[in-house]
Amino acid sequence: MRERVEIVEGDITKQKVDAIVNAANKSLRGGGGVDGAIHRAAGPELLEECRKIGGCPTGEARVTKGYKLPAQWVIHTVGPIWRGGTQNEDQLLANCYRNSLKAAVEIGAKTVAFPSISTGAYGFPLERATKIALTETKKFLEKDNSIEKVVFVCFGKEAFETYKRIFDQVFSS
Ligand code: AR6
Repeated sequence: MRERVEIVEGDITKQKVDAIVNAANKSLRGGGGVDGAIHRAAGPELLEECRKIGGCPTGEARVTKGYKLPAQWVIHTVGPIWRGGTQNEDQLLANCYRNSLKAAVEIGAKTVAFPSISTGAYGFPLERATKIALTETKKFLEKDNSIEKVVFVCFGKEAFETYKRIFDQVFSS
């Protein structure tokens, strides 16, 4: 199981994987953060396709092509906005990881890269979000044999150190 998960520090738009996951918003019309970076790197056709899809509820995922990205696919998921932890945020964030991995299986993606969903503009505490990301991924990989590699792309040293530490906890058993 451990060898199917990789933690790297870097920019998700540069990842040479079959699918990258976007931390989008419900409108799917682009935005700042990782969403902005993905749209800039993919080119305007990505927004065109997103417009046709129309939107995406929190916790769900929608697939588009990757256009100018090295990745063939973009899986857009909408993380919860942190409101103190009483509005089902944990469950909704877990749904993002589960539904994105499910979408990856459906399109036949063998390698998938994730950003740290909801931990930027949406304010989800990093450590808590990391536990959810890694626990949900482990659960999924235990039941799935088609995904070969899940890459967690950390933007900056703090996220990278946090992911590595929590990875050792979650994947020790
Ligand atoms: N590669 C990897 N990770 C990145 C990159 C990148 N190029 N750029 C930023 N991050 P955020 P959210 C990290 O704010 O919290 C958008 O406007 C960043 O350091 O992108 O889910 C959407 O349209 C952070 O750890 O997403 C929504 O409106 C993580 O990506 C809203 O922000 C997520 O930060 C979604 O907020």
